[in-house]
Amino acid sequence: MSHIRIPPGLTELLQGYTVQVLRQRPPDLIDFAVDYFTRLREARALASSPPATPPSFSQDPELGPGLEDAKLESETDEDEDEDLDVPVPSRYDRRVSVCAEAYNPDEEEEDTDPRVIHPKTDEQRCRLQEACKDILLFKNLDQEQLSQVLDAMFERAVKVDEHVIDQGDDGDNFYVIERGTYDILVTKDNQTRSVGQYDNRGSFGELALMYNTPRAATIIATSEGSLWGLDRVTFRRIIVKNNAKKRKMFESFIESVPLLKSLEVSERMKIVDVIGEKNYKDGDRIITQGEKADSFYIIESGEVKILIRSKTKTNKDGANQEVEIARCHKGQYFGELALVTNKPRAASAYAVGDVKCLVMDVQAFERLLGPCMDIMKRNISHYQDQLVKLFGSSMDLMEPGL
Ligand code: 1OR
Ligand code: 1OR
Repeated sequence: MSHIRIPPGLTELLQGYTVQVLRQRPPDLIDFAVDYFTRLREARALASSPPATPPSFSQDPELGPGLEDAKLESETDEDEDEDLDVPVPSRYDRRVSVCAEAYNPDEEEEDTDPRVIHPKTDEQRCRLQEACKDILLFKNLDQEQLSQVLDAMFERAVKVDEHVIDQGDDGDNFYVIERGTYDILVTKDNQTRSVGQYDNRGSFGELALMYNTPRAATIIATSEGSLWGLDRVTFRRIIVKNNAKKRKMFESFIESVPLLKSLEVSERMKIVDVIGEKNYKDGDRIITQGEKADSFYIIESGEVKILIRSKTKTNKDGANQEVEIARCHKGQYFGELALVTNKPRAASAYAVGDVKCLVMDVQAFERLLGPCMDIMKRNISHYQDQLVKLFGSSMDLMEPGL
């Protein structure tokens, strides 16, 4: 098959020009182009002298948070010119922004890197918004950041058995699932085993982009499906930068959570990197008894009540009445039981007043909370005793699945 090869840098070059045209709305596009590309050539000549200290590019996944941040700084400056299949701003383009900025001195100081934009129909935009509404990594973004992320995302159809990601590869994109089921495979000591699945929701591919590590798992479509991709550069520019803010916001709270006390500082920071904050109003149902589980919750503020349906008592409408069995407060967790037992939710959880929770998906829960598993299992083993204390032996509650 013959391919028309797009020269490296062409897309970025034209994109940089287009962005400046849209921003500055010049009266004559050709005059503006001559001026723009002349300045660009001058800037390139200036830039061709090598930098005094070449940026270092560490591959160590275990770097502490401080080191990780330092690495990010140098990398965002110079290292983003890899050969990706989506438009990537190159070093060359960075100079475009610098010189173009001098062109418009009134502009406020802002990030002028060319944006990656994949145009979408209204229908695609709707589907994209729906697929992204529960994505934890997007939860702390402001409106502008979120709209840049959505603009940059592109749709990818996948076939059964297609490898979306192969363990060991370099990371190119982060993916949000719109549709389809996917297997997560990990190969260790020459043995490949399935460690989990995605079922029509969730996201994957963030680790290689966040920590500059090879892909940690293989993701294979087990049905036909559809994904939304976000390129590495946009991911790093927005999500990874935002993680620095998240670390500041949640570091001291996460340190105070009793369950997480046994973790190393770097392990706690990895939790912060992947959690999302969700807000609930009084009476909102956070977890529904009987549903399939895919998240774990830590209460950041407010109170949550846990209710189980009674086997015998029914409401006016015939539904089983719910009985309160527990309350959880700031620093406590819930929603672990179904993830540990691999069963449906054993109870429902409701917000009492305004509630803020930090939420983690099941894959992060399994990957990061292994060291806390004993504590959780011990607490689960006490649920049954607590239940007997609360209700005596005459329990008429729906099977909680303990
Ligand atoms: P990535 O960029 O490394 C593979 O590419 C993706 O698989 C990874 O990001 C995660 O988004 C996703 N361990 C590592 N990566 C996982 C895991 C996982 N699950 C999903 N991914 N574990 C499985 C936990 C259920 C731990 C296995 C030992
Ligand atoms: P989940 O994933 O099953 C409901 O979703 C959550 O409620 C559950 O995890 C626990 O985190 C939390 N029994 C079952 N779930 C409980 C209980 C509980 N207490 C809190 N949860 N108890 C025994 C009653 C069957 C405790 C009674 C005091």
